[in-house]
Amino acid sequence: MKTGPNILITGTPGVGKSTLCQHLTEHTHMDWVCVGDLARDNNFFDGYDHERECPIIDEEKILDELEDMIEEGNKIIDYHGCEFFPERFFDIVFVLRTDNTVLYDRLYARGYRGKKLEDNVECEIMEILKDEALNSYQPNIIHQLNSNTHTDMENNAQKICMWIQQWKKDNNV
Ligand code: DAT
Repeated sequence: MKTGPNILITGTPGVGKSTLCQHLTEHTHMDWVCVGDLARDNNFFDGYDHERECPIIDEEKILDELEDMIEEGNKIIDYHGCEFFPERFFDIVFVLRTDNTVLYDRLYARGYRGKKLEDNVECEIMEILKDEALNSYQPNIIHQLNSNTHTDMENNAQKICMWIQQWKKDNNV
């Protein structure tokens, strides 16, 4: 019996996943699992992608690690990808979306330059993460959320908190 729902927060790097998750952990009893940190802390890597300038995560090891957590429930999983997670993992999926110019400035401030910066902004323009979610989960559990301003972030957090409360009522937990 899960103690709460399992939620996926996904989207292009820089759209505000960590910021939203941090806020949610302060306002709910959900556990935040940042898949990037999980990989880094446990060295779950399988080489380096020179074209994208980032390490390649070992998906099998990540899934093994997540399995028990998901069974327990009450988890917010944060990752800029979603196709390798089994469909059964999540009760709801939120895809954060940010306008190109806003995203460009955020990634620039993060130190991204050149191809890495262009590729990530293009990923958002091409709606890669939205399509990945649509190809991986039932459309009725996928919700896109604007993440351009601090007010957007607060509104999104409020919506998610209300959804969690309703889930708990519906599931008697
Ligand atoms: P991600 O975890 O998706 O890579 P992040 O949470 O680290 O993104 O946010 C990237 C930067 O943008 C960071 O400096 C905080 C800022 N930010 C995030 N969400 C925002 C929002 N809704 N409005 C304004 N700034 C935001």
